[in-house]
Amino acid sequence: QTGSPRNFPFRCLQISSFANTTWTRTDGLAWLWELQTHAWRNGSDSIHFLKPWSRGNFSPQQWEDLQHILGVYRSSFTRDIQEFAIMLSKVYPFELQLSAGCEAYPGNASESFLHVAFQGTHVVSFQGTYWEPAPDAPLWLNRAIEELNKDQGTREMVQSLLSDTCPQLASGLLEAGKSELEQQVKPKAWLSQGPSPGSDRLQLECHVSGFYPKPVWVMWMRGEQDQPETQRGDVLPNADDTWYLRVTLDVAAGEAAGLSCRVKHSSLGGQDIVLHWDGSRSS
Ligand code: EMG
Repeated sequence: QTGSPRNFPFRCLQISSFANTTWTRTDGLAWLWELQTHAWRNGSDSIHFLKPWSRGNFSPQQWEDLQHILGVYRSSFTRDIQEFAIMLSKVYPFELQLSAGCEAYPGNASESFLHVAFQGTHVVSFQGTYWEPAPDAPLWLNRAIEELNKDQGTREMVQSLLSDTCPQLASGLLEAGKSELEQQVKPKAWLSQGPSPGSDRLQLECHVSGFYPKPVWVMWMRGEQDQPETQRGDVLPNADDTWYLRVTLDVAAGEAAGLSCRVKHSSLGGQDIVLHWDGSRSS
């Protein structure tokens, strides 16, 4: 798993809800790879640090400056969108989502992005020095984009945030948070019986929790044989930056004995966890 250099994208997300002409809220959050590093709540003047290393290598003054830029931006953004909504006859309620960030590559290279979604669909991106419509964006957006591109001051600020500020912040965070990002946390696993799927049938559940990073392999087995009817749930977040997964198998009551759940995870170093179904528990 070690060897080739890893890239960890840094992503800032903004969620803006416009309920009607007067009620709006905007929340922001930032992630380095799988770990949330910052929160920027509606109505709060400051960016909250969620990790001891969330400051990265920025000075207090650099954080002050960034907070000020974001504070001005949030109120300008809200006002702009309300004006666009009138100009373009958009119906409330609607939702805007922004995703902006960067990823550093070996040798000082980095790539940045800024995408905007309206009602969950990608509509606008910032490319180089201009706002551009997404490939299948609706035509009404062109008027908004034309307006946005008239503001050279904002275009220059966005460009400098994406090409300078973001990679600097991301590399400082990566350096400060590296050991936490690259840590390995072993899963715990346990078995239980789920709700009966039918008469004379059992649902066997295998729970795997507390692991980091996210990739994991879990299968119901009979001896060395994978059970292809194994059903895998979604990998869900625990509150402590670890993950949880439930994997189930529906079987005839008489066939549960001899089944086991096998877990492979990078933290286990090849020592898979194997739990055997105890035939005496089910009936
Ligand atoms: O304020 C590190 C941890 C952070 C955690 C929190 C994460 C937060 C996530 C944030 C992600 C988004 C980042 C985007 C940053 C953009 C910064 C832009 C800063 C510039 C700015 N401009 C406004 C004020 O502009 C005036 O003042 C500045 C100086 O302050 C200049 O002098 C400028 O020339 C002058 O005009 C502008 O008002 C600007 O327009 C604000 C909004 C910009 C914007 O985001 N536009 C994209 C909107 C997309 C529109 C979609 C179209 C649409 C869809 C649906 C309905 C209607 C419209």
